[in-house]
Amino acid sequence: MSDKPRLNVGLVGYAFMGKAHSEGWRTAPVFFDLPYRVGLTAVCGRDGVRAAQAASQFGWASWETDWRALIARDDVDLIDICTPGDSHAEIAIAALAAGKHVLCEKPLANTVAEAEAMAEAAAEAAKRGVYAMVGFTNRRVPAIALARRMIEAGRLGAIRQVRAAYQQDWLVDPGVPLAWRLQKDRAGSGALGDIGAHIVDLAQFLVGDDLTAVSGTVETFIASRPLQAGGGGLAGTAGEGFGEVTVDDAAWFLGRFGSGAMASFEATRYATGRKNALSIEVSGSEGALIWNLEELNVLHFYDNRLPAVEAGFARILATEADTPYYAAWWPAGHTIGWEHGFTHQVLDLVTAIAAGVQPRPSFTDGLQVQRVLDAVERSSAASTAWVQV
Ligand code: SOE
Repeated sequence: MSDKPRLNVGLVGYAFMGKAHSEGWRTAPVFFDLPYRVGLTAVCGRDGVRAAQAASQFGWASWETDWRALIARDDVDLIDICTPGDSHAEIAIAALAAGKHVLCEKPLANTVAEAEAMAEAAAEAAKRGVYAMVGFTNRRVPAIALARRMIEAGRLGAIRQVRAAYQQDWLVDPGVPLAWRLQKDRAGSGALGDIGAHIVDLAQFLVGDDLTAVSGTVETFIASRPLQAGGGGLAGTAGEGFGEVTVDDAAWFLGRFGSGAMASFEATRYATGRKNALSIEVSGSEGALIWNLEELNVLHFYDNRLPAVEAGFARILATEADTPYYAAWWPAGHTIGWEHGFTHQVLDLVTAIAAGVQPRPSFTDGLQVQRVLDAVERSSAASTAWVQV
């Protein structure tokens, strides 16, 4: 029998992210030697029938219909928040106050004020050995972790530019119903926070520097949509009547890092034909890196130190034994998937908790992203954003 201490988890939310996080909690103990025996104690959702079904399907030992009851359980040590952004602050702050570690999906919150309160609560809790992390899982793709290691080792030299785009097309059809991601009171913003948050965090993580200024614009292409019948994922089924879209459909913005490096960002749900195309390119004085989530095992590297006649973007298959995270999976070339980032997220979170160190990205990292998103919205609202030709 293992002499490892237990770490019992309570999951709030069982839709797309609840399903992905459940996979992470189930597989991390199988593929990594965790410092805890992880227990999938309970999944929580307002609909008891669906919560019971999620418990059975995703492997949770019990279920709750009130997150307050979940937090009150003494057989739960960590609360994993996979709900829409309008409940992140309330649940996370209550869980931390109750001495529970917290993993919270991105973006951290719907407003800077909420994110500040969460970061403050997390800083206080950390003094008590209770830790919080925000779920930017793209940091934990082996190719991205390798890219970060290469940049830290100076392989790109001085970073000058970052180009990042997160392009999806699930809203091109005006018949797609008004899901919670399209309502400001639920989601805080649209493409800007939902997928723009990913590229802001990834750019800052890879460069190792914070954005200090932005200039941008947001746009809503379809102002009203059919109301959604029932619950369910990204695009549900249309119900009766129409409702107003109260968030952005797309966001474009420029950014400047503290180091002076420049960046361009595009987050859109109207890039027809693009399904989940997060692409990022980092350009430095000595080289460049390109990565795309739709080919997530591959990293393209240009070594500017080579003679020009020999130089070109090398296609690195990030599946070697000493590629971050990869040794736990398969021999070189067998590749892994998008869901493995959630397994690596569990590994890094529980490893940090056991070591008594702050997991990254922290709520303070999440607050920085929230400040960038807010600055983009303020820039877009300013009348000087566009100059007539
Ligand atoms: C929808 O745009 C979505 O599910 C995001 O909410 C996730 O964060 C992203 O990983 C995939 O796309």
